[in-house]
Amino acid sequence: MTDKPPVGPNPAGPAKPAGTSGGKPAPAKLPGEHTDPISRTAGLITGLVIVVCVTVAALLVHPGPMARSTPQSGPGTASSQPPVAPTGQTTTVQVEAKGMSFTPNRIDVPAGNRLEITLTNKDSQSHDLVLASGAALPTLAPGQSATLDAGIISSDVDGWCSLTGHRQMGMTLQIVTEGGSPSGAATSAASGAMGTPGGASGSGDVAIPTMTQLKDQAATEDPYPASLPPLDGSTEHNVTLTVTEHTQQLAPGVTRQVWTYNGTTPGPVLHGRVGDTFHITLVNQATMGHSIDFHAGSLSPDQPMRTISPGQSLQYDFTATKAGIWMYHCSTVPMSVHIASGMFGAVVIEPDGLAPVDKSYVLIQSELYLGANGQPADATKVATAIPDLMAFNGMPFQYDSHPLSARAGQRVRIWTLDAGPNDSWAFHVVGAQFDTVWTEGAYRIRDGRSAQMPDGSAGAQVLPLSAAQGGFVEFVPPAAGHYAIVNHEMSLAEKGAHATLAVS
Ligand SMILES: [Cu+2]
Repeated sequence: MTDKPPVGPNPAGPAKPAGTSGGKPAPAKLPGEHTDPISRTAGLITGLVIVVCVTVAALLVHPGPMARSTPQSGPGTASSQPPVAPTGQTTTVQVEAKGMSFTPNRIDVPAGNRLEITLTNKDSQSHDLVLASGAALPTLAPGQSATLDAGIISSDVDGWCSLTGHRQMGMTLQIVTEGGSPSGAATSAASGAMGTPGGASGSGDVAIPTMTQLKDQAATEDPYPASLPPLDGSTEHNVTLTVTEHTQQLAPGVTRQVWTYNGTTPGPVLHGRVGDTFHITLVNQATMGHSIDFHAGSLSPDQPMRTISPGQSLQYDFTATKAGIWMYHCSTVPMSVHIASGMFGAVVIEPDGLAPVDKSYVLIQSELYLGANGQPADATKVATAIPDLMAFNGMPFQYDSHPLSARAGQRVRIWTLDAGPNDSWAFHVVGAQFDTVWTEGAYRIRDGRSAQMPDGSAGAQVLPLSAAQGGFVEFVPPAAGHYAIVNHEMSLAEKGAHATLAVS
């Protein structure tokens, strides 16, 4: 991973960030924003719709700030469209952004009218508005508003929020002409598929690196540290997690933007015992809203899991009352895209009486859905749950280039977590049989003994994990060799969910 200047989520918008109502983000609003995409229907009900035709002269007294961004060849001048005579009238519309919706999401405009859209962000995270014609508003923080001059409207035009994943979540609107001609280009844009500015999609031609390229790239970098150090005596853990954006090199010429906690994906592994208290300070130094959700604690999510705007921070305290390897992740909508862009990690809470072992590792599986080069995860691909690549601890095949190590006869423990966001993990080690398997609060097998097989003949070949599940296995490699650690859903192993334990 290499540090690069943060890249904004909306490089496509031609508008200058003018016309917003304030220089600083407004405080994040509280509960509920990150929890339920269905809540967007509420936005449809509460939306205020004002469509007024006024004369051009009335513009002189327009109270709102303006983001003048009429494209040079405006929507009325597309070569495939017959010219529409300007009417000299202006249609003004108030639109709200809230709950992953624009309200209204359809704007009817007489052909030949100029259209002005005043967008107010009533949400708890940032949004923007991009039109297929090229006109666009800059990113608006919660509480901000700005007015877009969409130009003379002669044919139908689609619009959407270009922040990653927002269009796919339903943040689209249609400008429909009355007496004009429908626009084929607008129709294709409405599908939300390819060709989206802002990197949310339009990456169907992204080259997927080969296994050799990925291993060669991983060999040039330090791996994410997979070893889990022994616990110290502390029972209070003060941790600051800072959200930043970075560029991860996957292969020559192939990069992705990752959103990270403390600069790495996964974020740091937190480690403690049952009863330990964690005091987390989340700091958002990224360019869009983010949040955090710790499965390791039980609490009301409304305040600590709220989305905070860039520049804000929050406090999140929890006590780990249950053992396990618990996922943490960003819970800002669309959660799938935030996780797929790198925002996850693990909290290991050891069960009482866990014996020391010779080698202890943590492997977290995740999926990569490549957007355009240098961009975050492709939201349309994420929705298919068919990843381009897989990774243990954030980089495909990195532990084939930097193998985990043990000696023959040593006891090896591997903590596992399936961070998803979508797919499962059939955790298997080639050549090994697990004599100890612990997951979701219980030993299935311990030292070769299970409830039904107390004679020591119990063993397991796979620890099955659904998304967000975790556990650990133990085994003793009997002889020197290269033991592959895989997702035995083999197509996923071949995409990068593969590591090597080199036993000497
Ligand atoms: Cu996030």
